Amino acid sequence: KHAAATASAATRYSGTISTTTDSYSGTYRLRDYTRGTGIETYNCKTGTSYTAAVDFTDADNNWTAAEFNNTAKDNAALDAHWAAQMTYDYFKGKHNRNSYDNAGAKIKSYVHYDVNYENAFWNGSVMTYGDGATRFDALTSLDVGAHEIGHAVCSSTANLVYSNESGAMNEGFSDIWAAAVEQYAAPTKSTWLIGEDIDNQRPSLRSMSDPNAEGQPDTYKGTNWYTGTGDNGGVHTNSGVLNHWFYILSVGKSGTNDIGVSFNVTGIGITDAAKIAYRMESVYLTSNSVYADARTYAIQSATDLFGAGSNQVIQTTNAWNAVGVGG
Ligand code: ASN
Ligand code: ZN
Repeated sequence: KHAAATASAATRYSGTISTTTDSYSGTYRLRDYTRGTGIETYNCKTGTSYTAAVDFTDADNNWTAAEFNNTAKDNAALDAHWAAQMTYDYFKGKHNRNSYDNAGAKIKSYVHYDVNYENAFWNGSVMTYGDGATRFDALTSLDVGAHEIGHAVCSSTANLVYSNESGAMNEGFSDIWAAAVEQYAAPTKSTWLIGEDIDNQRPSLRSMSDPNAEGQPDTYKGTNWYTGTGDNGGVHTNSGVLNHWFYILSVGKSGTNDIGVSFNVTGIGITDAAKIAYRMESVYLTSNSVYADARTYAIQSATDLFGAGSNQVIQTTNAWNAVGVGG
C-alpha cells in the first residue's frame, strides 16, 4: 500500500541530497516512516490551518530544481524534510535519543505557513515554517530546523521556562543543537552562525563565536546583556552566553571578558562538548534553572562522562569562567 523510497531532492539551501520519501497511491510524498514513528512534511499553502495542509508530492521521486525551485519556494519543503531527518539521525546516533521525546514521536513540519511570514517555530506539537519576506528567505535551513526541533527536545527534558534566564538557556540549547546538527550533516557550512543560509540582511541571526556581532552578550551581564521585558525577557539576546560557552568549550579561546576575567580555554571538540550539554539538559536542569545551575551541572555532567580531574572537566569549568559565570 505504501513503502519507503529513496529520493533525490534539489534543496533550497543544501544542494541535491538523498532523502527518504513514501511511495503511495502512484506518487511519492514527503513522508519518511524509517525514523521513529515517522517524519512528515506538509504544505500549508500560505494558510495558517494545520488541518487544511496537504502533502508535497512528486511523480518520479526525483524532486528537481526545475519542478520545485518555483515562485512558491516549494524547494524549501525539501530542506525542512531533510532537516528533520538529519536532526533525528543526530540525536539517535550521537545521544541514543529516539526523536524529541525519546519515544519515537512523529516529527511533523508545516511549510508555507501564512503569507510573508518571517519566522519559524515549534508550536508545542509541530514545526512551522514561514516563507520569509524582507529580512528572511524561507526559514527552512538545516540549522533553523534543528533549532526548532531543539525546542521540542527541551520541552521533553529540562523544560526550561521560556522567559528570563531559563528562557535564554532554552534558546541557547536550541542553538547548540542547531550547530551540532549542522556540523554533523553539513560540515562545510558555518557551524557557529545561526541562520546564515536564510538571512538577506545580516551575516546571520546569531553568532556563537562572536555573539556581540549580532547584538548578543558574550559574557554574563556584560555588553548587550538585556534586562527589559521584551522578547520574554530577552531570551534571544541573553542566549549568547550559553552559545559562547559552548563555542569556547568546543573550539577554545583566550582573552579577557567584559568583567575583566582573563581566560585561556583549550577546546575539547564539539562531540564531547555536545555530550556534556546533552547530559546537563536531559539529566540535571529543570524548569527554573539559571546560568549558575548550568555551570554546576555542566561540570557535574563532564565529571560523570569523563571522570573527576579530566581535561573535559577542567575546560568546562574554564569555559564558564570565560563567559563570566564564576564558581
Ligand atoms: N523562531 C523563534 C524561536 O524558535 C520563534 C519562537 O518560538 N520564539 O526561537
Ligand atoms: Zn528558538
